[in-house]
Amino acid sequence: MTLIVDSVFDLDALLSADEIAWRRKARAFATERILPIIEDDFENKHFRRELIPELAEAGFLGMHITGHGCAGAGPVAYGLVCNELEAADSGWRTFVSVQGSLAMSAIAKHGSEEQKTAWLPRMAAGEVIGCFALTEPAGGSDPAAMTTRAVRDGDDWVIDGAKRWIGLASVAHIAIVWAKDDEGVVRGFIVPTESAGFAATPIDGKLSMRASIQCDVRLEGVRVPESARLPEAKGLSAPFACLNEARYGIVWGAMGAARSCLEAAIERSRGREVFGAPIGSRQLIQAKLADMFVEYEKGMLTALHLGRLKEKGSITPVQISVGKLNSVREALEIAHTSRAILAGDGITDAFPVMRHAANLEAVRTYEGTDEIHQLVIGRELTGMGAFA
Ligand code: TGC
Repeated sequence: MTLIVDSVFDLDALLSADEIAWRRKARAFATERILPIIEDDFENKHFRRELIPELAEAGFLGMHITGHGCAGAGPVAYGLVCNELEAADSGWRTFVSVQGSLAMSAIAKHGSEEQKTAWLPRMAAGEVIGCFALTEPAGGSDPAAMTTRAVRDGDDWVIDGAKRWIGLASVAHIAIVWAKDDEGVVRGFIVPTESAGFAATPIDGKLSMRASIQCDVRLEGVRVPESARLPEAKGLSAPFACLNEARYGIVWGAMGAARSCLEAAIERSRGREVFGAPIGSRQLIQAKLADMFVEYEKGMLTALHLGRLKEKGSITPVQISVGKLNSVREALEIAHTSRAILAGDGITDAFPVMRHAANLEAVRTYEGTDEIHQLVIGRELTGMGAFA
């Protein structure tokens, strides 16, 4: 299926056949498996777990990891998959991000060979679901202030603390838990969620990301062996390396949500008549559509540029911050403008726009708020950190 927005700018000219094939597969999945059920699931706060084996079968879980049963696809292919899934709903892109970019990439980047062999193939197959427990109830912006502790006790570690906003935790089999050791060094642990003292409670009352799960997690005397510690993870740069992966996926994903809103606005403007003519024939509407389209294409080109840098291995955190900040901020703006073009009907679930707008509020906050990314960029430009 070729969309209006695809055909005008011909981004495909910059993609390989393999990348286009991944996009086609993800678009088919999103169209056939997510779109028919997503409004109901969003309304009913339902996470449709039975889709996970299908996502695994499609090769989307940990697809950018090489070896250990993962597809080994390139960063642009992964980005395109995120883009298509989020065009359906941010919740499903989030699932793929949490599983692949956070939980699996923590093991792939920082785990031992035994840990990779034990977990990655089963996670790629969707048999084991992972979550990533970094953020704490006091706030997510300053992970350096985490209070969760891991204390060495003989051959074991005993973990105590609390985490919040942890995607999938109540359905996950393992949690990558980040905690400070006796010396205040951040360490990562693979914690089976069935461990005594581990409890995950879904956060209720969300008006965003309703078709996915985010949890409060309590860790009370959770005991894991030394073999559960990620040996290569030492210091905060370890979880941040995983956040880079997830933020990169968001750069592409948010533009998918934007595209869905823009497509709805274009279609509506062609058919809806006001003052005796289709609204799309009016200059005010065309100016809005044009501005949204320009921002969408700029966002896609930025995502693609970052993808090519990632392919070369030269991408930097500040470059990812530019992309995350821009994509989510512009996607929200596009969602709001599209809602205005749809007028009253735009607030109903007959269109995906309010759902995307609500989801994007969460996406704007997690994996670094707008303000955090502005400050990361500001530090790069001035050489002065202004976080405090
Ligand atoms: P600091 O915090 O002290 O940095 C410590 C070390 O980390 C390094 N670092 C990075 N490394 C790789 N990639 C990055 N993006 C990195 N950012 C920082 C840094 O170089 C340092 O390394 P070293 O070796 O010198 O110790 O200080 P900072 O000034 O570098 O960072 C400050 C700040 C504010 C940028 C950082 O704390 C930050 O990014 N905060 C936002 C954190 C965030 O995104 N939180 C939300 C996470 S979302 C979530 O947890 C939910 S998971 C998703 C789900 O479950 O749905």
